[in-house]
Amino acid sequence: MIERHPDPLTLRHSSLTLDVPAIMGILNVTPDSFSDGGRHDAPAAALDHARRMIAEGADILDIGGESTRPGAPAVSAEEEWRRLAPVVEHVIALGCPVSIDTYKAETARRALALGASIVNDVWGLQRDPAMADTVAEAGAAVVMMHNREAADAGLDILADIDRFFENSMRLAERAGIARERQVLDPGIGFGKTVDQNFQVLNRLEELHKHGLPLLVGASRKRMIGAVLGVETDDRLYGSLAVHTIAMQKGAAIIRAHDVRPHKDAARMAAAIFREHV
Ligand code: HH2
Repeated sequence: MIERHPDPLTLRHSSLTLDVPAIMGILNVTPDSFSDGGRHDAPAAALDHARRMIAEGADILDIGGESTRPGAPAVSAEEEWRRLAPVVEHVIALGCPVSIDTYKAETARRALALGASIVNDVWGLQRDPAMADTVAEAGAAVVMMHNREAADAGLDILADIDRFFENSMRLAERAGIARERQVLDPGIGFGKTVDQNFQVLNRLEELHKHGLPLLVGASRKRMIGAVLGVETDDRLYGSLAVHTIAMQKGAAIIRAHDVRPHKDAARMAAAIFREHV
């Protein structure tokens, strides 16, 4: 029996039940994200898109101001905040829990001050030494994602992920972030060969040994294009297939661009898990 995590994730002023896999809708306010770059970087368009994702059933909105796609230029904290500032407060006011996709403590601190609930750190608290304390002081939840500077085809990627997660969890514990506020993410598409992404997904259940909810984000990513030979805009069916398998293997949160189809898939998966409508 695959371990599922019915325990809710504790946010700052609320909690998120995970008995039905939660859908984290992606809101990139970047000019250059790999699939939706430039589409929602005008504040009004971003807000419209956020409203639409909430109407479609998003459980969390994940706002990012810096593209992490391979080769994307790094942006300063100032530039990141210049993009996020006109959007974050208004999106938070919509009432859906907001996560801030950043590895910079300064950006996280500013978003948390406006009421963000979760910090989504694609470097698992390991890039900015001030990040763990920033999360702890705000009483926020944290997504700790595995990452590497470069892929290494000769690496045992599952063992590397285990080591990375242990470091991240140590940093979280040292800062005083409660276990109920921690989520792990193997980081599909980050510092991995395409085949290593498939290996991680095929063996996802092994990551339950860390005892924390798992987030998976494969939406429209290159591994889907590699199999299907289709461009980013045409990767919804491939994304749904990957994410449905991840849910079957116990993923508690799915990060996706297309909320409605993923919400339907999560509700169907949950009905099967509980063997009841
Ligand atoms: N993937 C991306 C960004 N942030 N965060 C988590 N926790 N897990 C992920 O898999 C993940 C993430 C990359 O996707 P996207 O935001 O669509 O593109 P970009 O980084 O180009 O903005």
